[in-house]
Amino acid sequence: MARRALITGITGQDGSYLAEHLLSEGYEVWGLARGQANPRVSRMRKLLSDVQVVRGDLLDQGSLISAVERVQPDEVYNLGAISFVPMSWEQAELTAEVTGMGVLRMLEAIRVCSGVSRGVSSAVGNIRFYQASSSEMFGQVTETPQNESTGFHPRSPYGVAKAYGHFLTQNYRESYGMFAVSGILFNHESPRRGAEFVTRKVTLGVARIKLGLATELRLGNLEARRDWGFAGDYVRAMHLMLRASKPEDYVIGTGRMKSVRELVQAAFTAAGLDWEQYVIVDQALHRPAEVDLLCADPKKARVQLGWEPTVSFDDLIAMMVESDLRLLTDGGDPDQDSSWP
Ligand code: NAP
Ligand code: G4F
Repeated sequence: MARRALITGITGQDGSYLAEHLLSEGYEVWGLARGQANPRVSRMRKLLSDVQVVRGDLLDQGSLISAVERVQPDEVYNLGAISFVPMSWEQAELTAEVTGMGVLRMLEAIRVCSGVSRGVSSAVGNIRFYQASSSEMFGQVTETPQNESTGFHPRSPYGVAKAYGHFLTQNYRESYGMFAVSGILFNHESPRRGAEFVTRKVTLGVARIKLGLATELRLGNLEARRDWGFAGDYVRAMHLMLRASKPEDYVIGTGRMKSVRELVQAAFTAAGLDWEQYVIVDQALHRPAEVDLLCADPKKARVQLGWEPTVSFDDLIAMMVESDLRLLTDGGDPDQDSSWP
């Protein structure tokens, strides 16, 4: 019988790539979707017609219990979150509820559906759980590159909420013997990345300028450095973690760091443009507390899971610029979630 997976965050970037990957591996895939008329659900359905949808919300414990009871999953991937770091200052409490407490609610749904009493140590059923942890937990880094033992110093309410979910996942593993793991993923991007994140903001900006639809691109801190990889590579790592023989946490990234300035250069160059003529630095886009640099040491994943990234930084940015040029040329509107390549 096919393995069954339940994915929260199915309408997001990673949810779509993970669903595609699991379907190609022969899984029956269910996505948890919230809201009564969520336009992102229809976008997802257009791309992934084989995914079955179950209604639920990370803010609603009962809905998660019902979803687990209905789907009877072998694997649960908790990708749902408020994931845009600046929003976490504007709506810190909501971020704590969705990105942090949502993890508790999902773990509790699995515990309850597996019939294990609260606070009693025993093995929880067979459901394997993946938590989408983040390199934002490292925040103001204590060493470079960062690995599974590097300490956390989160710099945003988002990073703090992710740290809570991360430790809770470890705690349920230790308390209840659950197969519960965290992937500490560094930034990963794609043509399906939300338009608010810097890579996509830049590639959409470049496409608009190239097509004469805009004359400038306003950005914040150009000196921040990140380890950017391709989302399609990173969802394979999530699956490998849940199929491993032992539940362990892994750092996933490329091990290479680039600045936002280098990202901008790469994107404008891919379209044959000179970035210095178009980019304006806007202080209003700087963050209250910045994460200056993030760089992964993915050795454990390479050695134990056999995981390797396949797409280089330059190829990733070129892929995104090309995709946005095509999208805008075809009359697509990324702000309306109208299309997804
Ligand atoms: P994304 O595109 O922003 O997707 C977020 C998903 O969370 C959406 O499907 C959204 O659904 C869902 N969601 C929001 N609030 C919810 C709620 N109350 N209940 C249920 N679902 C809710 O994020 P992503 O880039 O795919 O990232 C996936 C996960 O990995 C996130 O947890 C993110 O924090 C984490 N992560 C991402 C990266 C990265 O670089 N991409 C790196 C490390 C960790 P709606 O459509 O209903 O809004
Ligand atoms: O693309 P970003 O918004 O991603 P950020 O904050 O690194 O977070 C992403 O990666 C995390 C993993 O490390 C995830 F957990 C999280 O969910 C999300 O997917 O910003 C990247 C950098 C920052 O330093 C920011 O200050 O780009 C800088 N930046 C400069 N100008 C900008 C802009 N970021 C955005 N979004 N918009 C700008 O105009």
